[in-house]
Amino acid sequence: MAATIRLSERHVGLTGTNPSVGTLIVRDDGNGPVIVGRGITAPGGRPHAETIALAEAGDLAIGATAYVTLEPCAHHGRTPPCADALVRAGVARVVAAAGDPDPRVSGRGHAILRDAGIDVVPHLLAEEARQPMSGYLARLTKKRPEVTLKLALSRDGMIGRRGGGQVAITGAIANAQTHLLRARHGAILVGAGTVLADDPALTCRLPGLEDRSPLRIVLDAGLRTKLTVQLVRTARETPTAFAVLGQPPAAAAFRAAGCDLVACEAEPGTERIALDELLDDLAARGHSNLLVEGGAETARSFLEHGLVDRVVLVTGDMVIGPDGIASPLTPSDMPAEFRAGRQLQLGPDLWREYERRTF
Ligand code: AOF
Ligand code: ZN
Repeated sequence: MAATIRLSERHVGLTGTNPSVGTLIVRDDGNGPVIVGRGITAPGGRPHAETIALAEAGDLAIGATAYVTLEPCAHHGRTPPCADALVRAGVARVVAAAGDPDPRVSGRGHAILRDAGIDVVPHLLAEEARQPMSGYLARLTKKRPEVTLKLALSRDGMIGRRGGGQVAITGAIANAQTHLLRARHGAILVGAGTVLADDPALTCRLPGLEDRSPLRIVLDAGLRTKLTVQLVRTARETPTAFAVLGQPPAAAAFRAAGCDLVACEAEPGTERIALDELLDDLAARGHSNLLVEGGAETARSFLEHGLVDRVVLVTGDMVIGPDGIASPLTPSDMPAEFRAGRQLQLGPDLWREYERRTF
């Protein structure tokens, strides 16, 4: 199952509203277990993992064990139920990790298998299997994309220098890890202030993963971003959207440059974009996860509204000093609702992950 979960990781961020599920078909004819079929939910979400793995296994699936990271589906969606496909293929045993909260499936996938006489072993490494599908689970249970807030901090807790343009806080290894994080997200968001100060590209630039750049979204109520910034200039290669209020005068020029404009609602009594409504909208457009990369004000708004599920803090080795912009979060003042997870030493930088306790 651990290998099946690792397999499922490969299409995280590519499967739209579907989870990236992994399946391995394994048989043992007396000489030890052999993998005879493997499948990952296809980009776009279909075909499902089981169908792909069963097709590879062919007749070798008869009497074999199927390892699946999610309870096989029981519904007729755009594809027939995977539970039926496993029965038809003659699989003897199904080992499943996470249960599926989708009401069309929940419990029924396992029931179909058991009714057909298949030996079902549920909940093996369920917690581990839920990690790669956390976006799918958030969208289904919270009706919004899973939000990860990522900030790079100097040793003195600053995220940038006032009026100083982009500051290189972290090194090459941590930056590559950030690009991998981007590749696993369908959308990335920053505030207009960050675009003005840093002119970021917000793409995934890892060799071989360049096509995994997420949709770039700028929170820009009044559309004050300049048409000359990278995000606008490259909007035809990597989609860029601006979350705005009303009909800003510059709207037509941004559309002509290939940007998408998302009309948002204001937070009552303010000129600020209502973040919960924006997240609703993104979920409705099929986004399961969102990476928030700053700046301080945007990060603070997401935190104050309780909309952050995961935090990544990367502490670099440099000092910015008193003209720095203080981070809204540091490892020493992490709110109690977040528990510390993985820590990676990446060259000179320390990468720390935190997860909201309630799920
Ligand atoms: C599986 N294997 O690989 C995935 C599953 O719209 P549909 O017809 O593709 O169905 C979407 C639902 O299928 C989704 O909500 C979830 O319950 C399940 N996803 N199931 O057996 C897979 N990706
Ligand atoms: Zn299925």
